[in-house]
Amino acid sequence: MIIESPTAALTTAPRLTEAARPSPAQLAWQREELAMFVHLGINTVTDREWGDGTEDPSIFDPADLNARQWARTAREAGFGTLILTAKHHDGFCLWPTATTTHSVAASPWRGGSGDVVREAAEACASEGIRFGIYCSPWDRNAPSYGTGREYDDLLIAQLTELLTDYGDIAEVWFDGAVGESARGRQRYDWDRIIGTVRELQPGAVIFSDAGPDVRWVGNEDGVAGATCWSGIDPARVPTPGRSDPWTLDSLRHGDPEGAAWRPAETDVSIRPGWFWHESETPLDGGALLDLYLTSVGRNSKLLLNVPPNRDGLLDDADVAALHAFAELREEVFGTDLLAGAAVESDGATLVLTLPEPVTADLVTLAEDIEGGQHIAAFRVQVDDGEPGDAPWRPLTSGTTIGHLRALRIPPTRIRRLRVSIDLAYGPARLTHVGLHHHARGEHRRRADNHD
Ligand code: FUL
Repeated sequence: MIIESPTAALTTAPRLTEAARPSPAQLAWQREELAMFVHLGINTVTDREWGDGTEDPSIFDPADLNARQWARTAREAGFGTLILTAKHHDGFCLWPTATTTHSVAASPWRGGSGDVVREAAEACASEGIRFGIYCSPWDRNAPSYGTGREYDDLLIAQLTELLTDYGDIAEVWFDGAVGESARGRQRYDWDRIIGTVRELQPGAVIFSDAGPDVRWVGNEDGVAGATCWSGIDPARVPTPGRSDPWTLDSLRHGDPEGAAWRPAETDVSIRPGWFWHESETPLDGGALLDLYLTSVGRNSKLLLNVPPNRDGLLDDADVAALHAFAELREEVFGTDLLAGAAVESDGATLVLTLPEPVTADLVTLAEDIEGGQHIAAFRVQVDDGEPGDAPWRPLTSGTTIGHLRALRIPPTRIRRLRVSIDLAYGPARLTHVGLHHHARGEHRRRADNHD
């Protein structure tokens, strides 16, 4: 249920530092909850995950490519943004760039006059979803990779094309993978690269391990930390591509006193690989719901990759899984069993009383994050309404809440629910408490509180 008057100041611990808080773009990004990743490129043809840059562009010919099908499927399944791999590590550009001949312009696709980026951007606009681009900093084809400034110039020229010629870009995705080249490892001028994006697309959010707007969650399994702060200490994740143990830990959990608001994005593929491989099959709707619970349900955003096949189309099995995922979300979250409960707050706890007992197996909580994320520990207790029992029993508990916290519980009869905030770094404002029926036992693969 939506709590009309948020429970202001359930606890009062003052912050010593000014709380990090989201920009309007970061807030809109998080509230969208779901974005679709589309990995398509030369690897789709070669059946590889990482090309080495020596591939011949003449092998690229996804004759039936239909970006409208990708965008329509995304919209129908509730995804708000589609992010396309305009360039992966192999350096093959899906748009006819002036910066290299290693692009669709040298392929037989659409007679050499095709532009996948344009088709995808237009399809998203037609379907009413937002469009983002992935442009791999690591480029195994560019001879200048590893030179520093010369390669930065190339990358910036490519970004300039992508950020100028294709309308509004919602998100720019900088992958953290880096490799050696004959010239060694590229030292990027990130200030210049990020400055270019800011200048050309001021409304875009920029993803990389190190932000600056949204951060990687630290793994590709679809699982955010059970403790997941949107704040982070920028000194712990100074540049993309750092994988020290403490970096990964910071990415996964964030930091309650982190000076930068940099919410976690959980990128994971519907199939084992990022690119389409004939031998692989997609996860089903129930497994996708699991991913939703361990990403969006842990204060992160889910960026789910759905790779087109060699014809340039999403396979029927993937489309069916996405529709099943949307139906399951509607089934689970479309009904809030707490709707109609009476709410009482004594300033430290919230008690919700239902007219009749219900049986639920999923609890959802949300915090008002416009002013920052503050809740650090909460407890939920239950009264089943049966006479004679001790009234309150522990039901579930956790640390962070943020945009959404979803917790599975064993099926439980509930007449009253008591939510207590035990620790907060600022005024705790719960904006939602929900009870749901998640039902299908076969979807309970993941333990809820594993880290
Ligand atoms: C990784 C890349 O190396 C993968 O190929 C994929 O693009 C994934 C989203 O990011 O770092």
